[in-house]
Amino acid sequence: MTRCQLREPRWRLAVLALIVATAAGCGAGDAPQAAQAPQSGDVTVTPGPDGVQAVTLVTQDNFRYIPARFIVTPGPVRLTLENPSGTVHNLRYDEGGPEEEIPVVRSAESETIEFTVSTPGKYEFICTFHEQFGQRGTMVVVRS
Ligand SMILES: [Cu+2]
Repeated sequence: MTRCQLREPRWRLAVLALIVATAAGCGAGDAPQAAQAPQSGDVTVTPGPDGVQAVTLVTQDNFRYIPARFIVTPGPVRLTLENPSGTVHNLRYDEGGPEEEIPVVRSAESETIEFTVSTPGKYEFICTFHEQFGQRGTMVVVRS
């Protein structure tokens, strides 16, 4: 019976080690994912040869715009929304932002709008289909 009593702790130790290893693996998997979705990764948009500031936002299946934040200066902006995800998305500015909007971008398609910005400030936009999942972004207009 003494033998049996000695074995039990070893068995428990093995299970404990397994749990710890699983938890560590899980943690390691989470870290890159969190780093991959920076809502604050600012992208500064520079004018192309045509003088238009062209920016492309990509929507994946995680209900985020990549980039979720971009910076422009007063002048014309060409915004393209690319949708490689498996669902529809769109883009509409909040009150006070540009009136142009992208009503819908189907899966594997892209849509482009052009507008001119003048007043420095922060202009938020949302995907009206997925606002409840936090799909929103910000255009920052800074003085040139
Ligand atoms: Cu969406």
